[in-house]
Amino acid sequence: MGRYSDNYLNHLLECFIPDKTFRISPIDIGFINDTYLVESPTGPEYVLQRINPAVFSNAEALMANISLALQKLDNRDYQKITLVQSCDNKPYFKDGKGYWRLMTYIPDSITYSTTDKEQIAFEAGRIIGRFHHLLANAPLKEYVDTIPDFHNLPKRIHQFEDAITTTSANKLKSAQKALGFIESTYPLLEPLTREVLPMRICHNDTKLNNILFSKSTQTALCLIDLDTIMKGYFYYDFGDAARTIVNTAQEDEKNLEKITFEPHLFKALVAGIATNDPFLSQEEIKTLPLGTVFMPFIHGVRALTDYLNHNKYYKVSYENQNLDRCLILFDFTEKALDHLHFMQECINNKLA
Ligand code: GN1
Ligand code: MG
Repeated sequence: MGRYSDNYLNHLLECFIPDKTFRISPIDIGFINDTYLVESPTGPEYVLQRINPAVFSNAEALMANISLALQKLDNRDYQKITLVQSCDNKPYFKDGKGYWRLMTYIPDSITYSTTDKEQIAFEAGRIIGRFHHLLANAPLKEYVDTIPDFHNLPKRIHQFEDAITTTSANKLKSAQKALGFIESTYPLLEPLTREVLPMRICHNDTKLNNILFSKSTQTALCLIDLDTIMKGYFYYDFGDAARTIVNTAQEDEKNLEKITFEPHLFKALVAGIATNDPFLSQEEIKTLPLGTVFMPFIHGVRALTDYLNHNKYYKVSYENQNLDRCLILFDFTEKALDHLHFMQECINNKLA
């Protein structure tokens, strides 16, 4: 049953949906929150989540961001997600264990952690573009930075440098290869962080398995896992999608030979974005190839920092998992770097 008993969770659900009993089972994906599928005898109905307080110290602002965005994320070709109001008349319930929220389950839906199909890559691009299109005029000032500097690379490098000075000699030794990669790659990416670009409301975690697809038609329905909805740059969302779509291996694939950069999937992703009415500036479009290098890199830096800090941030299932994740992410970073020219051409053809 995961970390909470069946009884506990059913009691909690009473506050959202009184007088009904559900079957509740943990969904073990994600590195941050605790997530449960809530089923009635007729099938899945809701997704219940406990927001991780160590990562999100301001759960109320986080929920306010999500509620604001959901008002706009409702369209003919964008599936609406609804937050169930609690007995406190809020889109969440707070108890001694933290903040809980309940969302409607979208029937006939499925997620993919990886794909080799162009149609899935295309659909992912289409729905990410749709998300941005729908939020293009969002009132930026009303959104709170719930994790300040989430994708601020210079700050992440500082945190990494701090971790180096406090970690153990053993950890430092085992991370030598990754350390060298950061040293040689950061200078290539640092200029991107100084570009002047329009700020947008971003999803900030657009990996493929945060996109819901229709099981029967394979069209993309909407983005899920909305915790990191905050201000940001479009290349964050583009790069994060690319790192999980263009590579056909699983996010935790340790055989680096299986990590790929598939040009045809990249093309399909870009073509999907291009089906939306133009919403990107020329400056933003130019950042997308390097953005595809940037996102796996910053995730690798974060994973390595957490490894050096003794796994305080991400949930891990074994001691070296963060180091392994870092090496996997850096391997894709390198492969993306080798495809910079290809990406530029493709983006010029399809988006510019
Ligand atoms: C974390 O828990 P999950 O998978 O939604 C992380 C993302 C990373 C992701 C790595 C708030 O998200 O930034 O991309 O792990 N979220 C947070 O797969 O740190
Ligand atoms: Mg997430």
